[in-house]
Amino acid sequence: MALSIDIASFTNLKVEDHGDGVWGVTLNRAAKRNALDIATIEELVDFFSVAPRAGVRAVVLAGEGDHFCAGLDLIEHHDEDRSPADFMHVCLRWHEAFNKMEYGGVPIIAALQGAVVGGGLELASSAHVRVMNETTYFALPEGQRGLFTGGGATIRVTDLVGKSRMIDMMLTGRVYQGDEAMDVGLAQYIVEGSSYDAALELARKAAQNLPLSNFAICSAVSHMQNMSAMDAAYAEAVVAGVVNTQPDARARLAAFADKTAARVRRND
Ligand code: 1HE
Repeated sequence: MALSIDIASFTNLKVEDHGDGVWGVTLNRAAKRNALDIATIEELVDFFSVAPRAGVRAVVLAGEGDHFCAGLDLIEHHDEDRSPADFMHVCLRWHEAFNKMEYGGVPIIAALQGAVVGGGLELASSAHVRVMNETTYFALPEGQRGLFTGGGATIRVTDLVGKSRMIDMMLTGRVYQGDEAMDVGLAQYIVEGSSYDAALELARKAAQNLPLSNFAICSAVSHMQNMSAMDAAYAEAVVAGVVNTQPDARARLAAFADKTAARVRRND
């Protein structure tokens, strides 16, 4: 069942069709440094619920203005004076959005600039590829604010940087930037200038893969991380059984056989 994306239904997100199945999803509250209020989270749930069935082949995830995202909307959180149960439900909506991103099967390339902090880092770590530039910096200021991560950092940021660095970031407010951020695994690419342009180029490249291959890459790998090695190997075989026999792959295999397909070469 093909769904369609109603661009006009989004206000906290700027949703753009870049053509060829590549879409842009940009946090659109620059005046608030793209802090994540509940309305923004609901729009992320909406977009990423529909995207896999609406022909979206890749997404560039970005933030408007000088900063990618300042994390949880602290003003809303303060004003709402939430109960423990209220905030648990807020966190569950964050998980709904971020799980749809990580497990949805649509490649998401995050274009990062300025602050990628707290919940902003939780959002970025739900993307499949992260592109930073010279302005980008990462931190988890929860400890200093009297808070704890609630949007999956204990899982996803720990996956990226390891347990010790994650705990250090939370305890001391340590900021990572530049090559050091790359070295610890917070981003896969560092560019000079526009991280958006670089992310868009990567998204266009990924969108040329067959959708079923991308679906497997951007859902099966994450699911398999949650399984025992035995179960993951079994699941991998089943997924490969489906993906590697897809009819759309035959033309690509034929092109390799008749030597018209590009070969894999080292970078010059
Ligand atoms: C905000 C937020 C926010 C800015 N919630 N309104 N996150 C943090 O602890 C990071 C908090 N923010 C900052 O440290 C800084 O704002 C920035 C480094 C991101 C940007 O600094 P700057 O100098 O460009 O902006 P600013 O003057 O601090 O803020 C501009 C406006 O954005 C201002 O609003 P205004 O109406 O007074 O103009 C700020 O109030 C607003 N703003 N950040 C609400 N976060 C599921 S649990 C997750 C837990 C967490 O994410 S904790 C980490 C929270």
